[in-house]
Amino acid sequence: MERSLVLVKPDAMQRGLAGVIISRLERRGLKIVAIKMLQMDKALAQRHYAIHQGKAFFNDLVEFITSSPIITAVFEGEKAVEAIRQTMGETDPAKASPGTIRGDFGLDIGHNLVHGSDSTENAEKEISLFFSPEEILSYAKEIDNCMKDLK
Ligand code: IDP
Ligand code: MG
Repeated sequence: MERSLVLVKPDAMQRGLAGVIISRLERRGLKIVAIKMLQMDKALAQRHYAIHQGKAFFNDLVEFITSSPIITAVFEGEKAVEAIRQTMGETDPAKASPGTIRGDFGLDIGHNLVHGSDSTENAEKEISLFFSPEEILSYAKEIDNCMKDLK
């Protein structure tokens, strides 16, 4: 089963959109297997966004993501990475489709509400930055059995 890291970014926390964002991902059929609230420090932000080091927006991104507490969660499900990216919408909210989180609630690329890993490989790396293996829980849901029968 695939896992992905989600961050409810500072703008979403400030705007009271954490519940809506988590709810949309849950309603998609994804299972929360780890969740916590924290404020990222500069070192963690630089590691999480290491791929963007050197880009014009990097310093602003680090400053922004460390500016307020966030919620970080691991979601699990079939094709979780792709499903979350699709539910989030395009990076630039101005280009994101209506019905996506960014398309419905955002306007500005620097404040696009949510992070989701972009590949299974990066998901595993990102998850390990925020969670120890013991913090990621494994549990069954009755619905899992029902859905299995439908395949
Ligand atoms: P993603 O969050 O959709 O995966 P990335 O390209 O990985 O998008 O960029 C990471 C974050 O950096 C974006 O979510 C956005 O907040 C910010 N960002 C990306 N491109 C720009 C830009 O051109 N200007 C300002 N911020 C940007
Ligand atoms: Mg990305």
